[in-house]
Amino acid sequence: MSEIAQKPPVAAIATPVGEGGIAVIRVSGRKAIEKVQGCFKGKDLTRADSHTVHFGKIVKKDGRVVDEVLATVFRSPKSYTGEDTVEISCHGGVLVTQAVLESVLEQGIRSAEPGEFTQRAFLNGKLDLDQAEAVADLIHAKSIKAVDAAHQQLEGRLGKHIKTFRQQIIDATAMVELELDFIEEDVEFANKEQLRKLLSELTDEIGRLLDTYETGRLVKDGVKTVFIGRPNAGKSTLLNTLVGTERAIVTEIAGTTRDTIDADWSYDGLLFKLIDTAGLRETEDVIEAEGVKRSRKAFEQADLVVYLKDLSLPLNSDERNEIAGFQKRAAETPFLLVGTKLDLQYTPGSGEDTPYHRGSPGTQTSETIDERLHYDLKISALEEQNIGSLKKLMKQRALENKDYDASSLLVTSSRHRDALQKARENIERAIGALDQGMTGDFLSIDLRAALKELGTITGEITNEHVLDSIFSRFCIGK
Ligand SMILES: Nc1nc2c(ncn2[C@@H]2O[C@H](COP(=O)(O)OP(=O)(O)OP(=O)(O)O)[C@@H](O)[C@H]2O)c(=O)[nH]1
Ligand SMILES: [Mg+2]
Repeated sequence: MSEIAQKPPVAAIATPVGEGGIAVIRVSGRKAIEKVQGCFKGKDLTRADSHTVHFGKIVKKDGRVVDEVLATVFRSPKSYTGEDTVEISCHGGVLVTQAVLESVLEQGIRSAEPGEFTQRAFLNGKLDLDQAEAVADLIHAKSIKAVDAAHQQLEGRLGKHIKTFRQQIIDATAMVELELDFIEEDVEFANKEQLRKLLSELTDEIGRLLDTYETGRLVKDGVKTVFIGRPNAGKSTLLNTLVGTERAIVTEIAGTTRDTIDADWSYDGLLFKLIDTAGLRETEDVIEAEGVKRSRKAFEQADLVVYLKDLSLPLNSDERNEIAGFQKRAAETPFLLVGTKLDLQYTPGSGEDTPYHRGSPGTQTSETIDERLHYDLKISALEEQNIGSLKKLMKQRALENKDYDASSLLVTSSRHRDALQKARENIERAIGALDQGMTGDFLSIDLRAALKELGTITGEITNEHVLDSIFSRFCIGK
């Protein structure tokens, strides 16, 4: 690696705020080691080899000892940022850590901005931009599958694909521009067919990568799962059963849940963002009506809709219509029809005391309708019947038709998806131009535009605005 132009040093606490065994203060930049030496009593760090650890004391300018620490020295270019770096491990108290940082700042070092260390790593060529983004994804990951996806990206697998695509476009552009050079001599594309094949294979490959985005998004952000159904169907009870706490209020009064309630829940490595909603019904109650409005809004944005139908009551016509509506839209929004309160399941004609009579008589329809419904599963949240099967089914339905295994490379960022889409459009335009027999300069413009779009993913082409928005997602100290 060529020599790195180091920036003025910055420092930050790299560990979370709070009490812990140890905390780490990271210092990186030009003369970082010399500056830390100014507040370090112990071995002369300025003479220490790279990747060595040294015991010592941090002292304030007034001579007060702040803490006993271990200082790890990394010399440029072999550090995370590529710059000279010192990581100071101190005792993990909030005030001690702050005092160590202050002692370092007294040496003429400024506080780092969020993500500034990673930004420097990117600018110094230690990471591609997509890898830098993967660092943030890894830190924010809320499920094991999200961790896996971030690792794939951090290892540079996405970047490798993008670089291959770019090389193919560069080759194509060379073919086109070769023709341009000879335009006076009226040279036709010698390899028009070959060029066309290359470009259409490229759009296919980009398309395949783009197809992973839907899964990538679910894996990274979680599966937005909405529990919907009539009041009292057992939506809140199910939410509580899955998350294992009394997150939502449950009572026997229909209309208990008024507002949507969110809870994160992970199953088999996949994050679900569960949303409990107000039971659907016509109501005079202003608050409940607003809740019902929110319920409808929630399922419009859902990745998975779970409709809960109380099995202790016969089906009424509103429910039937709602269910039919969801089933119709199941191709766009995966849907599960789940019967609840299996322990109380209503059986027609089983006597006066059957729960049949507990429903609101006005909306009841023929009991035979219920029998025609095809349930994906019947459960009892109260008695924990079939809850395990429900969990499996939720995951299966959420990822249905989405080929996914842990080693799949997934596009997880909308920024990457947008760039891939634009690149593909430009290549398609080039193919169109080729088919219409346009001259090479037209093709060349489209191909260069595609090249530029792909370059924004890995950061070969970027601007300050994009960088700022990416790195502001980071915590301070990363
Ligand atoms: N027997 C039985 N009762 C249940 C089951 N699940 C829920 N219940 C009861 O049904 C009643 C309503 O449950 P909730 O979970 O509050 O129903 P909900 O769908 O959230 O109702 P709203 O918030 O009013 O829309 C409560 O008394 C629960 O204890 C079950 O599996 N079996
Ligand atoms: Mg509820």
